[in-house]
Amino acid sequence: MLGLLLVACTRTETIPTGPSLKKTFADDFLIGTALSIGQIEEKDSLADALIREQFNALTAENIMKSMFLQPEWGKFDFALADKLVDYGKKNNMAIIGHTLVWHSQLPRFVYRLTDKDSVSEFFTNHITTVASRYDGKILGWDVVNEALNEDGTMRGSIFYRLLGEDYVTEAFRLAQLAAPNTELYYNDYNIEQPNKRAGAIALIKKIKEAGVRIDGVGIQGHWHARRIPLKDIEESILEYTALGLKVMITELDVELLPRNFTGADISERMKMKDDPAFNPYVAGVPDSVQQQLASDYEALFKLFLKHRDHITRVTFWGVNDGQSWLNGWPAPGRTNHPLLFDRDFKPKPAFYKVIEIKDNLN
Ligand code: 9MR
Repeated sequence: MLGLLLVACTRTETIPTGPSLKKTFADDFLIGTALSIGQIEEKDSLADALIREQFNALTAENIMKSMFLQPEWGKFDFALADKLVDYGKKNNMAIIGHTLVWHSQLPRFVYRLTDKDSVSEFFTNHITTVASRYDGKILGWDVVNEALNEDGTMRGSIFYRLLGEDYVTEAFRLAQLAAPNTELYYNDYNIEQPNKRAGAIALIKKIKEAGVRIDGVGIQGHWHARRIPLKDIEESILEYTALGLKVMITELDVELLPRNFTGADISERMKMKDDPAFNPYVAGVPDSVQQQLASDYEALFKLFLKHRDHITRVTFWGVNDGQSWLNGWPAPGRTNHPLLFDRDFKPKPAFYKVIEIKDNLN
């Protein structure tokens, strides 16, 4: 079906025209992607054309993290974030702020803070300044990112250690005050897994019991081919919905390369091995593996559609395979293929499979 037609774009590039994810799922949920700096600066016309054609929600892959927005104490740099917000406005796309509070990618000066008052000052000032600037201009904020350990206990981040366990509720309270017109989310990986999910539910209940607003939960969705935890994902969608929250899949990718743990904790690494089995798809992905990826994405999107009343957005973590963080993590220098568009921005079999699900329903 749906043959790919290549037509000349007004610029010198060719862009694929044909099925569009955002059009196909327009009645179901937003379809998002994460943009790199170059993409926000519209440096690559091919990427730009694909973004406009396929997506209606944008997350900055990096530039709205605190190390970029506040590189020096009290000095903010909003240039790229403003550009992203303008890009979204120009193209009628929702912008998701990622992220106000995260233990990683902090400004360098924060790692040197050792007393509660200074951390508290940074925490309050950062959330208030950044959230108020974009209130009414963006759809939502990942207010707190990755506050939990795999067993559901609180991660011993600088915020937890110096501000105490209520820091998550406090972050939402500050965000609510600064951004009354912006949705507020808790975002984490593996929170579909039972133990971590229980920790997330306890955290969400605590926020709500304090009378503080939380609108949604982001299940990141860094999953592995052949091992998509569909049952856990479905249970999670239902349990988070039962708390009155919107559910979002916020950083979707399906990894093809071998690794010996799950999740997305960037402090975990794997040693490079001088063994082709460790990096098997440098020259491309065999058809059987493309089909595996397609059937994993098919199962996921069938599940998302089943719960379309509860899921408000599905965001892929990157526009094409070449951009994916999974080329450099958990081991550097590998060639990964986790997304729906290949390194040349061409739709893969998984893309057509996802589109077909809707075609077959209609
Ligand atoms: O994709 C991001 C990559 O470019 C950065 O180097 C990395 C640094 O930690 O962060 C990546 O994005 C992460 C996201 O912000 C939070 N969840 C896990 C993502 C993958 O590490």
